[in-house]
Amino acid sequence: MNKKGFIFDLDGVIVDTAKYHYLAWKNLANNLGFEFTEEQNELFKGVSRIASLKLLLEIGGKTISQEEFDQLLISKNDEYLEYIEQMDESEILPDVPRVLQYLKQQGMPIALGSASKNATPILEKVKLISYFDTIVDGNGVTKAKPDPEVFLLGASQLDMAADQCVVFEDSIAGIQAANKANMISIGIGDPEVLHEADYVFANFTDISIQFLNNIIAG
Ligand code: B16
Ligand code: MG
Repeated sequence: MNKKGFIFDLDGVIVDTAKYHYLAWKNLANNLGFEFTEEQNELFKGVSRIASLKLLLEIGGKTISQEEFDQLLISKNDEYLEYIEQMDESEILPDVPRVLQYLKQQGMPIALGSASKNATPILEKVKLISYFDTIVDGNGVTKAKPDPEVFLLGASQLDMAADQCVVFEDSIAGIQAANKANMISIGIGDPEVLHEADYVFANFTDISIQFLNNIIAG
C-alpha cells in the first residue's frame, strides 16, 4: 500500500489563530508608538515568538533592554492566551476535519508541525487532538522555520522518510522549510504569497479526494 506522512501546520492551516497573533503584535507595536500592517504580518507567520519580536522591533526602529524584551514577550503571549481561551470548534478552518478524517480512514500517519508553544491547548480546545499521531511544536524544536527541523522531526516521529511526507502550510517560512526538507509542500492561502509551494489551495474545501489519492499514490 502506498503511504505518505501528512504534517499539518497549526496557525493559519487548522485554525485561524493568525488573526489573534496579528492583533496582539499590532497592539504591542501601537503601544510602542508605531504601526504594524497585515502585509508586514505575512513575514511573521510560522516564525517563532522571539524571532517575531525581534522583527517587530526592527520594523519600528526600536532598541530595548533584554529585560523589556522579555517583558514584551510575556505580555504579547498573555494577550494571545486571552484570545485563544475563547476558542472552540467553530474556529476550525473550513473542511479541515473532512481531510483529517479521510487521511485517518486511509491509515495515513498524521503529525502536527507548528512553531507555536501553544499548539497542544489549541488542538484540545477545538477537539482535533485525537487525529494526531504526534505533535512537534515550538517546545520541541530549537531552529525556527524556514529551518526544516520541525518537519524533519515530525517525519522521524511518524517513522516516515522525509521525501514521503506532505506538508500543509500557510506561511512563506513554512513552505521554505518543507521544501528544504525535501517534502511535498502544499500552501493554504494566496498563490502569489505562497508561490514557492508545490501546490496552493485557497482552503481545504478546494482539496478533493482525487487530489489526496494522487498525492498518496505519487
Ligand atoms: P506562540 P504555526 C506560529 O505557528 C505562528 O504562525 C506564528 O505567528 C507564531 O509567532 C508562532 O507560531 C509562535 O507561536 O507564540 O504561540 O509560541 O503557524 O507554525 O502553527
Ligand atoms: Mg502557520
